[in-house]
Amino acid sequence: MAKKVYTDYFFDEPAYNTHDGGYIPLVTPKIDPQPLAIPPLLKPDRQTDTDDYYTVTAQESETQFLPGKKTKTWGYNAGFLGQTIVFRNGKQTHIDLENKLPELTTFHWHGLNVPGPITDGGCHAPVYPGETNHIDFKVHQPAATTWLHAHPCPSTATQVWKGLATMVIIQDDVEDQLPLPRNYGVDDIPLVLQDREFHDDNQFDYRADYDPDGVQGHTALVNGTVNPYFDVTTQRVRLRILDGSNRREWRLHFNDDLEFAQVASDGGILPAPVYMTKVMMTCAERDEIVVDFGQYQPGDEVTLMTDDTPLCRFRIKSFVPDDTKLPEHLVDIPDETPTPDLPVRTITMDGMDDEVALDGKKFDMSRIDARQKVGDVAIWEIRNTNSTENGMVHPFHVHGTQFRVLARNDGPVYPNEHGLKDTVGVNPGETVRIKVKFELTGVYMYHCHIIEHEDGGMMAQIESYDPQHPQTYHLMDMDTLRNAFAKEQGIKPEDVWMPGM
Ligand SMILES: [Cu+2]
Repeated sequence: MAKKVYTDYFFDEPAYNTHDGGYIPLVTPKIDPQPLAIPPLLKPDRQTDTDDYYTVTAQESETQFLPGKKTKTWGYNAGFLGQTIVFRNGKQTHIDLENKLPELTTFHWHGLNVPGPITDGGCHAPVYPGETNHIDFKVHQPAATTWLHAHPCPSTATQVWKGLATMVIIQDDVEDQLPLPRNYGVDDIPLVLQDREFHDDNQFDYRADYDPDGVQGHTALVNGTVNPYFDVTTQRVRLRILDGSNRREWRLHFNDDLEFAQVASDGGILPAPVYMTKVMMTCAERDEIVVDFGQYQPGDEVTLMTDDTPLCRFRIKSFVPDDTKLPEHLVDIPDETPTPDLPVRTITMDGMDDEVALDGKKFDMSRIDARQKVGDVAIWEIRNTNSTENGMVHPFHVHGTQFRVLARNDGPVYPNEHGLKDTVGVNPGETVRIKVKFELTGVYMYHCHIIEHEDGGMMAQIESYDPQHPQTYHLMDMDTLRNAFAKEQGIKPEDVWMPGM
């Protein structure tokens, strides 16, 4: 069978963020190309055959992005972003969450099937300045590229903007056997895509840049590097790409339309490679692609672009020829039958700007909006009620689970949506049907992942419950968080700036 190669971005072109009135175009930086920063792997404090122990520290620092003054930044065990964390399926994992910041934060494991709402690390699990919380969980999901980010509503967007985001790689025995590059930093490369605005003295100023539809900047950062290059020393390179930006969509392609293969989405390896020359990513999505540089000679350069802006230059060095071919089939993905007689859960993502809402309501962290029995396989229909004339793509994310995408407006899903997902971009006027199962009990948030939209209230929460073991949850409330922020900032609670609220 002839190999199909996709050459379009799948999403509805009129809804691209470039059409947004507040769109901030990327500008190609005037500084010389810098070597791409490869975040170091976080060293475990201790490791046995069955257990891993880590300390994740949120800290303040300064980072040299541009010539001149360093930028004040936050990071996880690092100045900006963080060290890459590696988990192994089946292992008991123990983590100290240390907060050395001047304000409260939370540690949200985006894409991990862990108990909510505390281990999951959403708004209910603040770690106060100078304090350390501890979580334990068993990793119970396939190999995937996931991530850790701050999630203290409604300050998620500011904290991620300052740098609180890092990649979390899950490994397992199945992925180990596949012919994929996996030499971290050599041919298995994280690419965290973000954009920032640099103000006087190269500083971030989130408040000055604030836009309720999502904050953007003119400068692209890849792993925190401005204008990066990467030296290619192997024929095949695996890129683990994360859209870690607050609002920006990325429309990725190589300058010469080099073909590549997508082999994984948010929740793990795809059933089969998807060959493409272009791919669009919405906020929080992860795509793993394998790029074969076999057609180039040492000295050549091929550039990963987003629209017309260069993102990362791949400089070809000499490498040993590699004739490894990707198999036509990669992994089997469970496709469970929906639980009989369950009503379809309908969810709407509404509005733009300050008017954003979910099911017509603003988020309330002390309100549980929905319930689903643990283990049930339920159909959810997510509708983006924005106008098809001037609406936005809203990336819909559910905590604590990996779902299957079943249909877009009753039609087929995009070719790269046949794997596990935790975030799916929904076009204006579109209904996306997904199949959701929670394997653990808990309270889990679901929301738009344009971070200013979630902070602004396009968010709700669902309890996954076990009728045999009813639980009550001590949920966080806005006043407690507002009072804590006020105390940390030395101001009155009513003077705390809470964008979007
Ligand atoms: Cu949104």
